[in-house]
Formats: sequence, C-alpha cells, structure tokens
Amino acid sequence: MKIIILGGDGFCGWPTSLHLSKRGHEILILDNLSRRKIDDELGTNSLTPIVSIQERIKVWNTLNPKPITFKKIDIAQDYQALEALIKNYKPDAIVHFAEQRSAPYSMKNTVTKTYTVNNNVQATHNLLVAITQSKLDIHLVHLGTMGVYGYGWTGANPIPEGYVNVELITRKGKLKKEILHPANPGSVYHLTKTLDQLMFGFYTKNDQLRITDLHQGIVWGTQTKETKLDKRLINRFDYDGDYGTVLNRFLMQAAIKHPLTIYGKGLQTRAFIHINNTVKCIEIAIQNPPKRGERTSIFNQVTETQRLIDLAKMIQKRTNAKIQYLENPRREDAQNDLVVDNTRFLELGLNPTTLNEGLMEEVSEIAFKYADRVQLDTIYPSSKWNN
Ligand code: NAD
Ligand code: USQ
Repeated sequence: MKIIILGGDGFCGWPTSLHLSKRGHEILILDNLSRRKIDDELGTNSLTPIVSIQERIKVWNTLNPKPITFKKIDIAQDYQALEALIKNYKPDAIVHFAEQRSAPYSMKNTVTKTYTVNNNVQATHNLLVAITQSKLDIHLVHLGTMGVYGYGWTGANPIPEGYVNVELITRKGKLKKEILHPANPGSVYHLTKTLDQLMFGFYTKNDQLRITDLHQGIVWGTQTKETKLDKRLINRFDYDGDYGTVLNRFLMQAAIKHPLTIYGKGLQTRAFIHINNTVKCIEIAIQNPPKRGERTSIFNQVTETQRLIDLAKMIQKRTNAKIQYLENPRREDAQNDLVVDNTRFLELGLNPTTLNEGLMEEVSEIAFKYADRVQLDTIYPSSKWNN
C-alpha cells in the first residue's frame, strides 16, 4: 500500500513508519518538525539522542529495500500543499499523528492553549477537506485518545469502543439509540480530540469518507524491532514535566535516583500500551478499514489499566526508587476506576506486551543508559490547570 504518515518524525509516528516500511508498504512522511522546535522552546530534549529526520531516513533507506520519503509541511497552515501532495501521491491510507499532544503544554498559558486548538483542529479539518477534494478512496486512520471519554465516566461498565447505547426519555416515551460516547475532556489538548471526533462524524456522513479513530491510552517504552537496528534510528523519549508521560517519567526518575513524582495520592487509574503494540495496532487498523458510507470505526487502543501508585511501586520494587507525593498541578479526579473494552484489537490478533515483561528492559537499556542526558530543571511539572 501507499501510506502517508502525518507526524512521522514523532514518538509514535517514527516507529510506525519503520514498522510499515519493513512490511513492504511505500511510506511518505509529512511533518513540520514542530515537536523538535517545542523542545528548544521549553529548554528540554529527548532522553535518547535523536538525529535529524533526514539522517534517520538516510540510514533506514540503506537498510530497507523500500525507501521512505519525507516532506516538511505544516498541515494546519499549508492547505494547498497538503491537497496537492495527496492528489499527486494518491495514497491508499493516511495515518494522522500530527497534533500537539501534550495536555500540560496545552494548559500552560494563553499562547499554548490557542496554538493547540488552532494547530490540532485546523490540521484535522484541512486533512478531511483535502481527502474529500482529492476524490480518492483513502482510508484515514487517526490517533485519538482515551481522554475523550474521561476516565471511568460510565462507572462500573467497561468503556465501550466509541459508541454507547442510551435510552432517551421523550414526550412519546422511551427512545433507544446508539450514540457517540459522551465526551468528557480534561485538558485543552483532550478537548481538541473530542472536536476531531465530531468532524469525523460529519465527513463520514456527508462525504462518505472512510475513517478509523484509535482511542489510545498512554504509550510507554521507546524502542521497536526496527528502531533498534541502528543507533541513529532510535526513537525519542520525552521525560520533562510537559511532554514526559507518567510511566516513562518514572523510569527516567528511577534511573537518576530522583524520587518518582506522583501528583496527588496516585489513586488515578489510566490506560497504557507499549510502543510495540502501538505500531502493531496501526498495521491492524490499516488492514481492516470500514466500508464507504459506514460511520467512524472506533477502537480502544489500550492493553491494560493501572493505578499510578501501583505503577510507582512496581518500579520501586525493581529499583529501590523513593516516591514523592506532589500537589496535583492538574484538575482531575483524585481517584477513579477504569475498565476499558479492547476486544476489537484482541480479536484481530493483537498480542499485548505487559508492564511486567517490558519494564526492566526499558530501565536498563534506555533510562540508565542515557541518564546523564537528563536536564534536571525540566523534571518537575511547570504547567498548572488553574493559574
Ligand atoms: P509527538 O509530538 O512526538 O509527534 C507528533 C508529530 O506531529 C511531531 O513530529 C510534530 O512535529 C508533528 N506535527 C504536529 N503538528 C503538525 C502540523 N501542523 N503539521 C505537520 N506536522 C505536525 O506525539 P506522539 O506522542 O507521537 O503522538 C502522536 C499522536 O498520538 C498524537 O496525535 C497524540 O495525540 C496521539 N497519542 C499519543 C499518546 C502518547 O502517549 N504519546 C497517547 C495517546 C494518543
Ligand atoms: N502524573 C503523575 N506524575 C507525573 C506525570 C503525570 O502523577 O510525573 C499523572 C497525571 O496527573 C495523570 C496521569 O499521570 O493523572 C497521566 O498523565 P500523563 O502526562 O502520563 O498523560 P496525559 O496527560 O493523559 O497524556 C498522555 C499523552 C496524550 C494522550 C494521553 C492518553 O501525552 O497525548 O492522549 O496520554 S490518555 O491519558 O489515555 O488520555
């Protein structure tokens, strides 16, 4: 297949590009490199040393018979270029990772709030218009988030894969319906993902676009089989207070003997998935597109749920790390239960990597190895939900 990867220089996009390229697909990466620029703006870095996108691709193309190509474009700002590229390249599928993905960054200040909304909403909408204009039958696979549901909104029931059965009380009695699960975003970033869902609903209905939305949990881990092939192919690893996600932060903190920073009491439960499973899920999603005219196909892209305190204790047991309880900078429930239905991916062959299996490899091969690159002043959280 010919596949465009939007955001293919990022943490999930780079290993996905390599994974699909290795399996014989023709890959074109589009990225505006904004993620690297934000590192400079925040004075931080990837824990792993990453080379330029041009060098990454050059190395990959010496190892793999199918070359990857790259174009620098801002899909939120340069609509004409995006439309022209899609029309010329004629992809079978487009995978859309290209959004500002940090919740803390999206809550930092007025500039980052408006940037996140403008970038993410415009990127997704431009893409939908460009696919429609191309008149090509392209399957769009988008990376959404578990955070569109809130965490545990439906109480004791598992969070369903996108849609929920409801009974409406009307003047004429009860009406049964299946609707999109109510949105309950917890940050401006998560809010943009709920808006993406509405746009997908409209374009599947109005223009019969074929769209898959993957509600992904927190991704942990760094390397995949392909990124391990050469040190210049290494994936990025964010650890700072804005972009570092909780489990990768704990791993880095344990490696440098910094206490594990739990916000609140650590009774929040979240959904997790290893990067190896992320790339596999994208492959499965591409192989199983919805039909033209069908509603958005939604998968929950998660393999397990964990309470943060349990994660911290799991790492403590292996590394003797201390735990530090910080006042929670976020506005979120101090405690929640979270059960998630992920049947669709399991039935299509996903084989989950569990935390127990992968943790020590991450600690020793990544966190300890690159511990001397940590910029200590970026570890504590600096974004607050209520200033
Ligand atoms: P990332 O920031 O590492 O990668 C995103 C890439 O998109 C970056 O390379 C960035 O330069 C590019 N980009 C952003 N805006 C762009 C634009 N307007 N034009 C062109 N390129 C643009 O993020 P990631 O962790 O790889 O996440 C990828 C996607 O997966 C995001 O949409 C995110 O919301 C979703 N997701 C990530 C996680 C996670 O834990 N990392 C979990 C759930 C969902
Ligand atoms: N947390 C800590 N200590 C830390 C960092 C975070 O206790 O040092 C807590 C947070 O308060 C929160 C939880 O850990 O309760 C998760 O935070 P996170 O930063 O790991 O994840 P989040 O902000 O939710 O965002 C990440 C990705 C985002 C993706 C989302 C999936 O950055 O792109 O959409 O995970 S999900 O959380 O399932 O919605």
